[in-house]
Amino acid sequence: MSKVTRRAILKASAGVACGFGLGWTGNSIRSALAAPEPRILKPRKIEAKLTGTDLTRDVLTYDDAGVPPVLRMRKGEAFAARLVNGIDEPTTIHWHGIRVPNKMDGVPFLVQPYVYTGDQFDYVFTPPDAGTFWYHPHCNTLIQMGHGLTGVIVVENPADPEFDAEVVLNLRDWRLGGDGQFIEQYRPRDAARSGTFGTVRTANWIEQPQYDAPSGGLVRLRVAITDVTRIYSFRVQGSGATVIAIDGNPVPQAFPLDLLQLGPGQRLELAIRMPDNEGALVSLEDIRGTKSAVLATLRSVGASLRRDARDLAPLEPNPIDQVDVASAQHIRLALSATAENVSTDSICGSLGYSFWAINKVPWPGDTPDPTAPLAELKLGKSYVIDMENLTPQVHPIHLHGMSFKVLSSSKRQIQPQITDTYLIQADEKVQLGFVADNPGDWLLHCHIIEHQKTGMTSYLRVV
Ligand SMILES: [Cu+2]
Repeated sequence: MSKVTRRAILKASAGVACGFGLGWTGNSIRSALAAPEPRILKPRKIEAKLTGTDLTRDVLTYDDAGVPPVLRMRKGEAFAARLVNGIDEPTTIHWHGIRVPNKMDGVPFLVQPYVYTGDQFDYVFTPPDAGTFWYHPHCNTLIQMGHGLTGVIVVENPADPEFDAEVVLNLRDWRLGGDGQFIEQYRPRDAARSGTFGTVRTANWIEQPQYDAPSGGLVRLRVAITDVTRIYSFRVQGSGATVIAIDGNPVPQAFPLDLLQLGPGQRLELAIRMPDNEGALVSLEDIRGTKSAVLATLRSVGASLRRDARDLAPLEPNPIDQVDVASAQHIRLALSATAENVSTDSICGSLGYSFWAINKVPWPGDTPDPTAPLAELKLGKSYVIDMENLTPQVHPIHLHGMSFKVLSSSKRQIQPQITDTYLIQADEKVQLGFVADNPGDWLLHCHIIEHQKTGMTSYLRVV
């Protein structure tokens, strides 16, 4: 058993009360001194039931069997995990969306060495923000994530409003043939367009799972898109659903879900009021593409709790520094296609093509000699990224280590949402503001993994 007990966390956190939040310098040292018992995460190969046909071989997971565990952390309390590499290639873990110290960020070469087969690496950090996050390798990601290594993280906040039930959905596809076995993970011609889609769609590794929820109760639905390619357009049928958080941060104002588009790496939290009548179904659907797909269903059970969604208190905002737009320096960032330079060979996987670039430079892959950073930022200063998408594709652009605020868009009405991933549309120009409050080298990349691995990656340096 590798579960971190509640008592162990409390004991550990008592010693690091001053190490929480945004006093980043030395944070990892203080956290390490008081680290709780580490949660063992051991990537391993298993056979899993993913389709109605045969068991799928060569599935990767982090736990005994089946879907990687939902990791539960608490805002402001130390968390520790020990990665024990049980697969026959190097790996790492990245804590997507969590503002961790740079050395804990899991990017090979940029911040940490590869973790080779049989080796281990201890991650220790204190999540400063509450919300829905996820974890995955940052090595040979198209294969390692494509074969299963994507798990959800819930960071709880004792001040959260009270729901009657919580359902966590890990949404992802699998590229399987008719016999239920993996087929080639990508096709170069698709990598140069919108990416190669999976053939089997799952939530928590199940096709269209159904979960019980109390009739008339309020459900907190936490959704993480951990797929390597697919962009979703969400709707809920059978009940009203209110968007309360996106990408680990409360939305400035809760709003009814109406075809919200989110891409790989992004998260959505919904408040759903279950119907009063027992047996009634509420379904989460994706309507992007040619036909709608039911992703998962909730079923009302028991006598109605007769809850009122208006009783829910809003979520507490996370402690993100406010960008000072007036004094901010601007960083120009252009996303484009490229045919120059083939990526270098890398232990962490190279697709051998360069289709994409940031500021005309395609990322060479994981190498001890990466390109220069996009910009060198001063610790504590405000910045605005002026990002422009010169391609005909949509890109979920993800920044490690810091959260940013969406300030303006040339294409749509935006809410001033705090996030770590922005889904930029074709020909869109967007302004993203943030305070450079976390020192280190922070990757910035498209989370369509084929785009990431064929050039659309770079990094910001904060000193
Ligand atoms: Cu992309």
